[in-house]
Amino acid sequence: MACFKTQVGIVGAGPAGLMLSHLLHLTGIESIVLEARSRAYCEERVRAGVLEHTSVQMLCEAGVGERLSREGLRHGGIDLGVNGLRQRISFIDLTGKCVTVYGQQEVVKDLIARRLADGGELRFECRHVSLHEIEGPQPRIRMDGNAGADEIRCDFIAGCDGFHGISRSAFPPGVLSIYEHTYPFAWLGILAEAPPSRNELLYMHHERGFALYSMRSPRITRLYLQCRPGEDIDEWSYDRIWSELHSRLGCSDGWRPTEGPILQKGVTGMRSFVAEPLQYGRLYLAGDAAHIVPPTGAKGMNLAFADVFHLSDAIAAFYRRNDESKLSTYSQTCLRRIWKAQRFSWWMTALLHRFENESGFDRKRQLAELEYVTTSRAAATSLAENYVGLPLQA
Ligand code: RFL
Ligand code: PHB
Repeated sequence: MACFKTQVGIVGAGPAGLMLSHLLHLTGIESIVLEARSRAYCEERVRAGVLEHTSVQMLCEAGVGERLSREGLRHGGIDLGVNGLRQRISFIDLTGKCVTVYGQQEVVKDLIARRLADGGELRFECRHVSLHEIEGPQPRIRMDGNAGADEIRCDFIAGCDGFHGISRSAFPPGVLSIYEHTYPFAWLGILAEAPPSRNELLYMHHERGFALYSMRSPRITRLYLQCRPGEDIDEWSYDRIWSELHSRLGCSDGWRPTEGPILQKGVTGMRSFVAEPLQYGRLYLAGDAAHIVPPTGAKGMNLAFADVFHLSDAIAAFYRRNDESKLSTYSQTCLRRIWKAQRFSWWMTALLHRFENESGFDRKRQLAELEYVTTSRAAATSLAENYVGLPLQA
């Protein structure tokens, strides 16, 4: 078995792992990133699309926002609709800030290119990654790579390997408290080759179920439909998908989504999940490895960036000043923001979806809340400040 040494061993080359590796590099700290999938797979995986004001600022300040600033679509608000009647919520008016629509896979491409240009070590297609001696001062990562088995000794391990990764399960039994909530619906998402026919996102509450109109670029739209959790995607033909999108998204002023060839389709389950604490010994969790939000609030990738911002800062304080205080409060610091994002994502989800078997009381209350959010400046401001992103220290 070949042995290597680095300061921080990072499991996972998603937004969290790549950004952490880059932020550490900026402060002169070495890392090795170990990823189970191929580079092409990581760069093509279509997921998140909305970057908070705070995440954009972080990427730009870290010197990886050049293409994002050029190609990202800046949105000063969203439309929120109920059965075809929509109301704009202006983030600019209410908060002075906006969000940027820029695909997660583009962020990942930019970060991979930058790490490689800076001489960073990214190892793709690692098999059987396992973590050892996380309680001691020299934890180790073992894995099988293309050239055989390797062991990496590090000072710290960052578990950035997403919800299905191995890092969370390396915590000894009984250490983690799990908080979770599953929703009685899922999202059927498509990527379509059709120029966006509106400038901003449209979140529509409809009798037939929630629908979302989003986009990726001046050529590509991204659309979602509320569906059943176990929905069989093969039952959704091109015609059925577009007909349902027209029924739910069509507006009373005649606006309809523009159709185009469907490039990808898939069903995504919805859950809220938090594992606490985010640290045990020298192992630190960040991003989806520690928490999942339903996509309605567009918070997942943004929370991953906030975690690694704090983690890189805490690791830098350790090497620079032998100061462990930020490492010891890392979990608490992140959890404050994580729970606010959980609350917001749950609230947006409950506001916008149809719930089977809901009582008449719940239905009336939901419609009253939709009317309140779209007509009260105070309520709309609360939505806007959460959507554009709370300050990093919040
Ligand atoms: P990732 O992106 O899942 O990356 C984890 C990486 O770890 C690798 N891995 C392993 N590597 C080595 N060994 C192992 N044993 C490993 N196991 C796993 C994986 O291959 C992967 O490369 O986690 P990270 O970095 O924490 O980033 C989180 C985000 O990806 C996620 O929160 C967002 O995509 C969520 N999300 C959204 N977030 C937003 O901020 N805005 C949005 O608009 C938004 N929309 C969405 C979304 C997620 C969606 N899906 C598909 C879940 C829309 C959808 C439909
Ligand atoms: C997306 O474009 O994929 C997207 C946008 C907003 C959301 C979720 C997903 O709330």
